[in-house]
Amino acid sequence: MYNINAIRLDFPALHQQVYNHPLVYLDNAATTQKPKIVIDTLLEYYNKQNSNIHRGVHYLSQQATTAYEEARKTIQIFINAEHSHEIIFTRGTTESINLVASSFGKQFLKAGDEVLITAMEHHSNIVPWQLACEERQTKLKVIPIANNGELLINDIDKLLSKKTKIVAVTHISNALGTINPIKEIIKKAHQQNIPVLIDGAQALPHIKIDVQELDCDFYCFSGHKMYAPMGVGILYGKEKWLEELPPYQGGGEMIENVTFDKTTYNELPYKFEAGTPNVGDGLGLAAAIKYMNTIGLGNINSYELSLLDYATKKLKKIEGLRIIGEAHEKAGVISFIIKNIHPSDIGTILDKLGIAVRTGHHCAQPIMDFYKIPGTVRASFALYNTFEEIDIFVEGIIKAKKMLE
Ligand code: 7TS
Repeated sequence: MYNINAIRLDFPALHQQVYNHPLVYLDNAATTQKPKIVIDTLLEYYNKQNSNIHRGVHYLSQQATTAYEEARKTIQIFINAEHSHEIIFTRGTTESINLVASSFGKQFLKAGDEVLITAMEHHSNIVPWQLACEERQTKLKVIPIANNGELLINDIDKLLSKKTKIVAVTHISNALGTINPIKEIIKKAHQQNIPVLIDGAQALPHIKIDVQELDCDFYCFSGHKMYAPMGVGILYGKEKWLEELPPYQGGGEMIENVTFDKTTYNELPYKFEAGTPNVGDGLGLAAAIKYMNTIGLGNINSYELSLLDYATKKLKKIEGLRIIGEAHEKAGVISFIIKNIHPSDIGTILDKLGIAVRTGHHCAQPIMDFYKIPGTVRASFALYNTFEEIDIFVEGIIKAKKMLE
C-alpha cells in the first residue's frame, strides 16, 4: 500500500498556502522538496558534527570523516557500483559532466575525433562537450529524434565510427520525459570500444539504477532532484577510466605529494575531490537515499507512472492542447503547449492559483528548435504528488486557457 498521506507529512514545504491556495508543487524536474529526515540530517550535522574532514586528528573531524565515507558507501550500494572509490562527490550533474568532458578531453580527444550526443540533451550535456571539442578541434555529432520525442536509435549505427571517442546521452529527457534505451546504446558503443557517459539527473529520482548492469562508463546525477540538498551530486566512473583521467581541479586533498617541481596525485576518489568537501549535503544525500529506499524505488516508479497516465489522459481532453514528447517509455514529465498561447502566460496564471510548474525552454533549446516552439509548460511529478493535485492542475489550465484565448 502506497501511503500517500503519510508520505506527504514527511515534507514540510508541501503544507503551505501560496496566494491563499494550497501549494501544488509540480516542478520536481527542476528540484524536489526535501523530507524532514534530510532537513534533520543537516541540522544534526551543523549542530553537532561540523568539522573539516580527512585531515583532523580530533574527535569531531573523525566523526565527520566516518559519516562522509559512510554516505559514499550508501550511494555506492544505491547504484550498485563495484567500488566506493568509483563514487566522486561533485556539486551536481553539471559539474560531473564538466569534470569528465574536461579530463577526458585532455587525455583522449584530438583533432578529427568525434563526440556523440543526442538531440534531446540538457545544456549541461551539450556545452561542456562543446568546450572540450573547441579546445581539441574535435567534432560534436548528434543523434536525431523523431517527432514523438524518441531517439532515432538506428541512426546510432551510422554515427558511431572509429573517430567516435565517447558517447554522452541523457537517461531521461527533462523536457520530454523520454526514457532512452541506454542499455542498447551502451552495448552498441561498447561493440566498438567506445565509452558512454549517462546524464542521469532525471532518472535517479524515478527508476532503479544499477551501473554494473547497465555497464555504463560514467553516470552523473544531482542530489537536489532526488530529495537531497542542493549543492551535492555524484560522478560515478568505472575505476579503469577514473584511473586514466587526469585531475579536474587542483588543491586540497587531491594531492599525494607537492613540491614546486612536481605534484603527485592522491588515490581515487580523492584525486577528483579538490578542496573542502560539502560534507553536510553529502550526508543529506545519503539520508535522501535511505528515505527513498524505505518507500521502495519500484513503488515510487509505479505510483508516479499512474500519476503520469492519469494526467496525460485528462490533459488530452483539453481542446487545442498539444503534448510535446509522447515516447512509449516516459517518466513523470509532461510538456505541452496550447495553440499559440505563450507558455509563460499559462505558468503565471497557474502560479496565482498556487500551482508551481516550469515554463520555457528547460535548458534544452535545441529541442524547442526541433519542434519550432518557444518553449513549453512542464509539469513534473514526484513521489508525493496526488491525483487531486492533478485535478487542480487541469482545472487551472482550463481556467488559464479561457482567460488567454
Ligand atoms: N541534465 C538534466 C537531464 C537535467 O534535467 C538537469 C537539470 C541537469 C542536467 C543539470 O543539473 P544540475 O543539478 O547540475 O543543475 N534540469 C533542470 C530542469 O529541468 N529544470 O531546472 C533544472
